Amino acid sequence: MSYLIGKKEYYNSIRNIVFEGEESSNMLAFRWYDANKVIAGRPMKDHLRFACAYWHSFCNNGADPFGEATHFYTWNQNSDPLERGKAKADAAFEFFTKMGIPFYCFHDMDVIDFTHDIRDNEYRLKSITEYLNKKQQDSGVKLLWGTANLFSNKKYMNGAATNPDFYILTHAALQVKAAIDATIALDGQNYVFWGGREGYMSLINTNMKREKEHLARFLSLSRDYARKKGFTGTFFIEPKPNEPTKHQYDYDAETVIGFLRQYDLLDDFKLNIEVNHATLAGHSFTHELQVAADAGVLGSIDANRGDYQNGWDTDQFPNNIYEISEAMLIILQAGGFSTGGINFDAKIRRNSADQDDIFYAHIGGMDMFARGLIVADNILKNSDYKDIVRIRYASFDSDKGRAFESGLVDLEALRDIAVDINEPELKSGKQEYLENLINRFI
Ligand code: XUL
Ligand code: CO
Repeated sequence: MSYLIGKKEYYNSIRNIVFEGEESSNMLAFRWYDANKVIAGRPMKDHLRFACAYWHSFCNNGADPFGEATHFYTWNQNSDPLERGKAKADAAFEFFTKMGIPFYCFHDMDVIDFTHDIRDNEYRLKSITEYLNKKQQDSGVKLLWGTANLFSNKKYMNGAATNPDFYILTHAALQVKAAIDATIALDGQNYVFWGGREGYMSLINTNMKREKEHLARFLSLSRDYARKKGFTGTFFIEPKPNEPTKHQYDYDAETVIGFLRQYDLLDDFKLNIEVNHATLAGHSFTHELQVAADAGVLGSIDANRGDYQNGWDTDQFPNNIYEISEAMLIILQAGGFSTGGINFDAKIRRNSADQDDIFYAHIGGMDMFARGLIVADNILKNSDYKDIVRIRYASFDSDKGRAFESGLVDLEALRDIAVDINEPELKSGKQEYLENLINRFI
């Protein structure tokens, strides 16, 4: 079946997607994403560092708890697992290249099918890694991050690194070691830990303290191994509050930052903030971004959106320009991404069953982030946005306010200042003005 490899065009009805500008009515073109256009001193492609998620775009078959597969991939037809993996890689790299997406991300078992034979899985991953390396060389597409799927296999039903059974933890270690090896071999820029089943279904049978300590030890050992093998990239933790477990230990950004600080992991680990995880935690995406940025650990983002009526992780493609502009304001002010980027952890709907649907999905997402970048840059350069926020805090910039910030006044001194001032003036927060400002620049 080698005729499938490198010769077949999978998305044969689609040409390369190019920038045509705002006036274009071509739905298979970018209206905002102009890869080499310089914004705030950097080409758009370097600001945004877009990545495609292997699992959603080339593995997800559309099946849900109520119904069978609706997406059928011709690259899955080969009976040999390595040939199947190679054909999938051919399709994936054809897609990345046609879209002009510079990075991709994967879980170990996305790139080649796994079995229940763990040594065979190690061998399979190593074999497909060689092929992926060749595809990277040929296309120039790079690996943003790799990870291990520690949640699908039935053995992880009680957790992976937090499993009450030590021997399951060793299986997780085997998988993480192999996924780190693959990430290093592919010159991956980051390695992700999303705590798929690291949490509990019920507290009644759970020793939470021990499980969290095990998780910390597991992360430290993984870090030590990767560093020993020469990995210089960043480790990311991806917070999520629930789903699939009732309570996930990496609940939200504040929780993870506290955990990383407690176990002395802040030098190596940053956060990968996902939109739909933020909203599941009862926060906004911008809240999670700001928390991470303020702690100096904003590493990367998983871009998607939830559904205002549904309370689960729907992983839809992002399309809300207002929310994305607000997010880009935070990302730009935090100095942008270094090793991280924008990974579309998003899937087309089950009933989006045409070959071109995956293209519209990514075009829309890339265009919205490009437009959000332009809007945010404009707001920062051409409006009084920064001044308004700065002036709100101006009373701390001089005199007694500054002395307070520097720790030079005590509580009694504060009391005396209050008596001197007597009734303070009311100062507007200017919320509606600022909300309108964002709309003005959109
Ligand atoms: C699950 C999720 C994962 C991680 C990688 O909600 O976001 O796909 O991004 O394991
Ligand atoms: Co994600």
